[in-house]
Amino acid sequence: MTELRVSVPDLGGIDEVEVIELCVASGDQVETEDAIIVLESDKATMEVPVPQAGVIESFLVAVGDRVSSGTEVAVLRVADASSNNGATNEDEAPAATEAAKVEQENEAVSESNLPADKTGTTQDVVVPDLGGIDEVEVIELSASEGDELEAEDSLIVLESDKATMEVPMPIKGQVLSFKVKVGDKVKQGDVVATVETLSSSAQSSGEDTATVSKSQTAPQQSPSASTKEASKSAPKPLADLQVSASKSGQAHAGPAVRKLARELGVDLSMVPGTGPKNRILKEDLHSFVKVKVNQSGSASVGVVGSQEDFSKYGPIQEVSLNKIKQVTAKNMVQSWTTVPQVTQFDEADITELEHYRKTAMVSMLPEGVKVSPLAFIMKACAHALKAFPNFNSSLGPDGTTLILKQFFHVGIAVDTPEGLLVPVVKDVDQKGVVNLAKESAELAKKARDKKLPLDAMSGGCFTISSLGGIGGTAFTPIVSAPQVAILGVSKAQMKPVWNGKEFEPRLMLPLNLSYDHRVIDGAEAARFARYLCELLSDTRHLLL
Ligand code: CAO
Repeated sequence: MTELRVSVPDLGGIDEVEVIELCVASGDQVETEDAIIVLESDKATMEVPVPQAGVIESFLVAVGDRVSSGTEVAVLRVADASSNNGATNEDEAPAATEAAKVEQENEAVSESNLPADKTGTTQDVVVPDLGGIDEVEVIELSASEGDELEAEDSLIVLESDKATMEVPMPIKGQVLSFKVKVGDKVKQGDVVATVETLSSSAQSSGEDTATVSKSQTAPQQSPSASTKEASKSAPKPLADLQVSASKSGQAHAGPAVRKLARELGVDLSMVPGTGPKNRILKEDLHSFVKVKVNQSGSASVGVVGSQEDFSKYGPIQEVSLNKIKQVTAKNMVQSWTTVPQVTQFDEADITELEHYRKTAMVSMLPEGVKVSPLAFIMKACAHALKAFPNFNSSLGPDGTTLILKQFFHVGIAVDTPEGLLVPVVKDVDQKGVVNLAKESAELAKKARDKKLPLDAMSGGCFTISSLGGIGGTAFTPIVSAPQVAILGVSKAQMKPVWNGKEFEPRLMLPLNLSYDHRVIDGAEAARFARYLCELLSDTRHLLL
């Protein structure tokens, strides 16, 4: 093992820069060219890479320290003693040097090289001197065609492996057209946009006004001619983005963070930076993504409505949604977006059940008690939930366990004038159909009278949504997470059913079983639905 000292590369004339980030920790394994610290001047942000793979023994600087060219910043342990002395020389650490070179060249260009700036003048904006980098990628168009920008506003952002730089608007003017798009590779001197001067005040805005070759009103400059001006125009290294952030919506972040953001599909302008000068750090990006992921799986899911102004098509009336509807909307979005759900359809032959319910049963019922098919369906569900425990479960918090419930509480969707409420009938397995009918009728009445206590709506293991009293042939109810299944019941109808010899008129009850496919397989759902149908086809089964 050889010890190797990593130093700040040539800063090309910049005296001192600040260490704003340590990208790795002592003891970390790093690969050749991995950035280990980030430096920032008031003009540039630059990463210091390691010249070869190894393990970071220790850092010799801390965040906030000011360093110059040659300052040793870290000790690297490398396997191969024959490696160079570790100084990130100009060839190996182009980022800082390139940025610095650009700075130097900027200083060298005199105002007299700048093109005349007259209103209406059309100019091509070209890629400035890239300080020795061959090709860079266009990673952002910071404005749109037709935009009117101030001098110095960002036009496009370029990125090499090691540095991100802005090409600024050379003058106050309008962007006529972009000649490149995101993803294009460009070289020094390539035309990236055509702009038109709006006023002659632009040059007073700063000494960096350039990066132009004229067209139409002036002969097109050769790339070599424009190079000098280009270097004067200062590809604005990343640090400057903070200044332009309010104008262009640009984010203040280093190349590595930008790369990561692109990989994750994150718009950096949405990410709050906690680094020096609000710079976005990798941790900020990670926290942002974590929050977004959690949000999509939590109750804080937002309900987004239409932004369209419908009044332009005709008269409209806007009414407030009551609390019940707002909560329902939120819960539906939550379930719909987080639960991969499938609906299994089946039909139960309830001819015998209905015959019994409407004849023999009626004479046995106490005065005023009514038992609808729903009570039998509840009882059948309790049986089925016992026979298929996965349906009486919830996924554990991290999705790696299943919580099987040993109680059988069933929620009943009740349609009220205020909206949908779901009171829960407890211990359905321990109650007879008459009691279930009484209790569900009482709960439905309380719900409609707005007298339902909150705890009457909690603890459900499974839900029944019956639209049988209204009509319809089928529907797809939404699973009420964290429950894993819901039974939709549609209106029973007489149908011709083939009994092997002939068609027989039978009363068929459509069942619509939606289930969480993370927990329940299709075959299991089909069996559950079949089981329910069997139970309902003969009331004697419900005594089992
Ligand atoms: N097929 C045929 N007829 C049915 C039936 C079915 N599946 N279910 C009920 N009926 C009949 C009943 O027998 C009753 O007829 P009679 O008056 O002749 O006895 C009539 O339809 C009305 O029943 P009901 O709706 O009053 O009673 P219920 O026990 O079936 O339902 C309740 C109670 C609270 C579930 C119901 O009133 C309700 O609110 N349903 C709407 C639920 C809802 O909105 N679901 C959608 C939620 S979003 O997924």
